[in-house]
Amino acid sequence: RHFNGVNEPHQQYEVSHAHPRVLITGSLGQLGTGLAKVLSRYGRNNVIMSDILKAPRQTQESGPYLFADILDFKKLQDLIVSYNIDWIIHFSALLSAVGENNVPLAMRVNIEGLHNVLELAKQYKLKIFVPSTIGAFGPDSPRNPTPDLCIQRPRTIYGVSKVHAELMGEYYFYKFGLDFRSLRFPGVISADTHPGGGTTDYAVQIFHDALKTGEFDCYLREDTMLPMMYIDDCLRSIVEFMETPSERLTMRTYNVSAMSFTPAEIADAVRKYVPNLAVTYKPDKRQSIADSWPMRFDDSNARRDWGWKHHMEIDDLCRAMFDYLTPIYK
Ligand code: AKB
Repeated sequence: RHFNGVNEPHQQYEVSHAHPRVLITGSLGQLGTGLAKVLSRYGRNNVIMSDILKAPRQTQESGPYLFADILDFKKLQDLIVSYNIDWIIHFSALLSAVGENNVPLAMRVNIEGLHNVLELAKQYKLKIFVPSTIGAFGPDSPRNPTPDLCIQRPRTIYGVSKVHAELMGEYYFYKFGLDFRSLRFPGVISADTHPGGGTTDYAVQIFHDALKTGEFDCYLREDTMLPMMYIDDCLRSIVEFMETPSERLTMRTYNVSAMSFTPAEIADAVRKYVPNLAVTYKPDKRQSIADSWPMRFDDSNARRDWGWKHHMEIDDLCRAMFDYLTPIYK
């Protein structure tokens, strides 16, 4: 029998109305707008996007969009009560490369912000999802493949804050019965939104530069292998995981994986669409981050417990990226 926390959260956190009402923090980042669209099957007005930026018109049209600074506990509390929230999807975070350039801000957003949403989720008995990352592993972790349970000694503030989030969430689960769930994501590749300053961003930029100039300067070495995933798989993993009954989960934080490739391999795949693409390799500070991260991700626990399956391989991803971006750059 799986341990479900002291308060049997799968019973305690049953949502009383037909669909959950979901608050997404940091929703103008790479994943939020797409996730809001997928979750609109719970009803357009049941998905509340929030961030500290002005929303583009398209986002305003897609459902409620509100200002919310995750460092402002009272404001978050007000939103949760006023909108009768059931689930929090906590996307606000500084990613690996930007985090290294502003450690105090990364600590505030990634650590203090997490404390606020965890505490509110506990008080209001919300189900909470916090994404984690391949960056939660470090040079002492096995890199090929990296299992769920192994040494985690990351060397970025982003990684440290994500291990903290995993541990705090699991602590709240065991101690208070909070229905905390987390997935460790690879680099996520998307066409309609931009990643916000990570180490894996090159794998998005290469598509834009291939179409714009036919030239791409890569800040990683050509043989740097990292796990990657197309955004549709990533968003689907969140929804399938959140909808899985608590008793099927043997863990609260799972690796999810799709493919692994190097800059040289993605460049070759892109050349099927832009045959003359010229790539130069000039490794910068991000190289040492990438060198400490998993090369391949072992997600067998997610596949076994809640049926995780990726759909998109490297060629599918290239097709999806070019289908979306080619008309834009014409
Ligand atoms: C980053 O590169 O920081 C992110 C991640 C892998 O978590 N894309």
